[in-house]
Amino acid sequence: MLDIKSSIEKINEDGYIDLSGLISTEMVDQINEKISLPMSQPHVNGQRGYIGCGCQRYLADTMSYGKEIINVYTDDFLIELAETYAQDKVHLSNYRIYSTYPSEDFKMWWHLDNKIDTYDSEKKVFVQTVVPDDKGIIFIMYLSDVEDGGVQVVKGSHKWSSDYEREDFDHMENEFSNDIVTFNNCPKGTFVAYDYGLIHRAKPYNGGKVRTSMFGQLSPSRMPTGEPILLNSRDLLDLTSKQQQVLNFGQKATTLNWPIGDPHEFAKSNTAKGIKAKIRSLFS
Ligand SMILES: O=C(O)CCC(=O)C(=O)O
Ligand SMILES: [Fe+2]
Repeated sequence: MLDIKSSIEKINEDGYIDLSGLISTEMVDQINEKISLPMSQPHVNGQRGYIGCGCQRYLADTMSYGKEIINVYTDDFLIELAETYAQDKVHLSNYRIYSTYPSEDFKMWWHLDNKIDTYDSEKKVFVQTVVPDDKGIIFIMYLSDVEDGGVQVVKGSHKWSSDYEREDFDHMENEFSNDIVTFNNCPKGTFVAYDYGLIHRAKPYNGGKVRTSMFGQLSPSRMPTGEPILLNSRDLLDLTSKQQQVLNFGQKATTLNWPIGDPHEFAKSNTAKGIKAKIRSLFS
C-alpha cells in the first residue's frame, strides 16, 4: 500500500521513489492502444502522429489521445504527493509520451530539471534558466518493457546538487558512480518519481528494444505555467477543479511543446514518392 507520509520520507532521503503499481497494467494497455497509430506516423499536414527528433519520437498533442492519459497526469495520489513535497499547489509544466530508439549518437547528459524553459521565437531555440529554489516532482512511467536505456538516478544527489550552481554533471560521474540506480529490466507500468533537483538521465544504449515512456513534471505554483496543454473536447465534461488546476486551465503557456522537429527530417523520408503516388496513397 502506498502512503503519502512514507513516500515523502523516501524522497527526502533518497531523492526518488519507485511507485510501480500506482497505474494498473490495464490502464497502461489502454494508453498503448490509443497511441499506437500516432506513434507510427509523423505529425504532418493534418495527419496526427509523432514529432521526430534524432532517435526519438514524441507524440504530438500527447494529452489529446484519451482520458486515461489525463487521469495518469492528474492521479490523486501523485498530485497529493507532489503538493506535499513541494509544499505548494502544483501544475503540469512539462509532459510528453516518447519513444527512444537505441542509438550510437544519442547520449543524454547527467542533469537537473529545476529550471525554466522558454522559447526564443527569433532564434528558434529553447532557452533554459536554472532556478535553485524550484522544487517539485518528475515522474516517468514506462509504457513498454524496458531492458536497457532506462532511467538512471544518483541516489541522494538532491541534497548536494544545488551546491554546484549548474545543471550538467557528466564531469562528476566518477565521483557519484557508486550511487547510480538504474531502472533497466523493468516491465511496462514501472513508475519512478523523483525530486527534479536529483541528478539523473536516460541511460545511453545502442542496441536492443525501443523504450516508450510517459513523462510529467509537476511544478510549484510560483514557477511559470510551462508547456501548452491541448485537450480534446471529448474529455472535458467532468474534470474536477483539482484536475483543472494541474492542467493550467485559464493560464497562458510560457513556452512551447518540446521538441520542435526539423522539417527536413520528414522531407528526407518522403521525397522519394512521386506526387501521383502520394495522392493515390491517401485512398485505400
Ligand atoms: O527519459 C529519461 O529517462 C529521462 C528524461 C529526462 O531526464 C528529461 O527529459 O529531462
Ligand atoms: Fe531530466
